[in-house]
Amino acid sequence: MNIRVIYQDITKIGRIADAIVNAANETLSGGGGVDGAIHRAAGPLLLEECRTLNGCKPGEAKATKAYSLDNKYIIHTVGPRYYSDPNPSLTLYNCYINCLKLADELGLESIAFPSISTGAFGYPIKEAVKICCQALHDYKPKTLKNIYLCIYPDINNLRVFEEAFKI
Ligand code: AR6
Repeated sequence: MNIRVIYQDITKIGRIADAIVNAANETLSGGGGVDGAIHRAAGPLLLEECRTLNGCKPGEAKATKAYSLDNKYIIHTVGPRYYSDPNPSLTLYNCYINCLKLADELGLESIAFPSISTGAFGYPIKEAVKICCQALHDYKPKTLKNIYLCIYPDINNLRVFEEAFKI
C-alpha cells in the first residue's frame, strides 16, 4: 500500500479517494469537527441513511453512500474518547483496521483517513500517530492500493504525521 500524508480538507480530496473516513460518534447523527464538515458537504441524505444504521460502536466501521461528495463511499468509524475508553489504543487500532477491511470488502483501491479521535475525543496526537502507523503497517490489503492521511487544519499535527511516516 502507498501511504501519503497530505495537508488536505478530507471533504475536498475528490475522486482520488474511493472512500473517505468519518470520525463520527456512536449515534452516527452528525456532530462537529470532521463529522460536521462531511455531513455539510455530503448533504442531508447522508443523515437519512445514517439513521438506518443503528449507530456504531467505538472501533467499528460502517459504510454509506457519499451523496454530494465525489467519493464512492463514506466509511464511518467511532474513535475512543481518550479519557473514558477502557482501552483507547486498542479501540483506535480497531478503527483503522476495520475501515481498511470494509474498504477491501467493497473492492476499493483508495481510502482517505482523518486523524481519528485527536480532536473532540482528546487523543494526544503523538500517541495517536503511533497507533495509526502500527495499524497501517500490520494490515494486509486485498484491493486497496492507496491510503491518504488527510491531516488538517493543524500544521503541528501535519508535522507529527510526516515525521512518523517518513521512509
Ligand atoms: N478534514 C480533515 N481533518 C479534519 C477536518 C477536515 N475537514 N476537520 C477537522 N479535522 P474531530 P474526534 C481534524 O473532533 O476527535 C465530532 O463532533 C481535526 O483537526 O473531528 O474523533 C463527532 O461527531 C482533528 O485533528 O474527531 C464526534 O462526536 C481530527 O480531524 C467527535 O467529534 C479529528 O477531530 C469525534 O471526535
